[in-house]
Amino acid sequence: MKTILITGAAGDVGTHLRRELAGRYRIRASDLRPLQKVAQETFMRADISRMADALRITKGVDAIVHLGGYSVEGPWEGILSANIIGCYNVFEAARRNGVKRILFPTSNHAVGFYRRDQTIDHRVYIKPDSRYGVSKVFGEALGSLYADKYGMQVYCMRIGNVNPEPIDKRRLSIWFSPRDLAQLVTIGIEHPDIRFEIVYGISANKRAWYDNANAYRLGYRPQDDSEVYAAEILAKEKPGDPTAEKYQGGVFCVAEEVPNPAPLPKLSARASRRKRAPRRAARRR
Ligand code: 15L
Repeated sequence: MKTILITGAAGDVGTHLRRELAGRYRIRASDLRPLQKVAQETFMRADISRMADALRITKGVDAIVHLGGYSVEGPWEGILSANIIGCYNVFEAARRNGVKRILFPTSNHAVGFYRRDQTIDHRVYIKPDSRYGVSKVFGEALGSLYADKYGMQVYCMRIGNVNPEPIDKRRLSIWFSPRDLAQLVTIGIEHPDIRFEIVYGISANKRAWYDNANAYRLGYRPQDDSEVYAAEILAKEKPGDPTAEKYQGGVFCVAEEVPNPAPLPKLSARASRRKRAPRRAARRR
């Protein structure tokens, strides 16, 4: 059985994925946050913005699903540390530890400034809609470098919105059900001919903005379609900002911050004191 490292395992996507993959792989779950374990998995707490942590968690695994990072638009410092430095550390640590295969969940926000009346495939030039989107483009570029220069096998999934059900009109086009997520990830782990690939992480949505031919070529056969929820969702939808409505990235195209759907849990008073003054706290211990 293959050992798979999932970074950012405590987040929404990580939680769905671990539940779906339980029993199929030996899962090593990693996160900065504490985590509720699923079945037999092991947990390694790590801060991927530190190379030593990245080296520790990537040792001895067959593949990495690198979900860890800042998952929405927000302050540059957070994105820089988690999605630029952290992403670099995971790729570089994988290379040093001889791990060949990395699945990188990039985002629809790498191409969010395409209009909603356009259909795009995996070959379009990038059009990020946010600092967050730019950080995902960085990860795709880093993946391309590590594939070409170091022979790594990199599978980039431009993920829409993973949820048991679509939550609004925009998400009807980019909805990604947990079981379709598991199928696309399994292809990324198992397919024998991955060098560098970009696929879209969405279900078989009738309203999709993507031509997902590359995923289909690799064997993806999604089972869900958001259309069954469409009437109910459209009846509740209120008109939004006209720019957000025009582009695929929605509110990411206009907002400086987007609420995090899976925020970090509040630190206890003691832990946050330790976070503010790590050296002094360390001496005291
Ligand atoms: C993303 O890339 C985010 O990680 C996720 O939290 C959602 O906001 C999603 O995009 C979306 O576009 O709905």
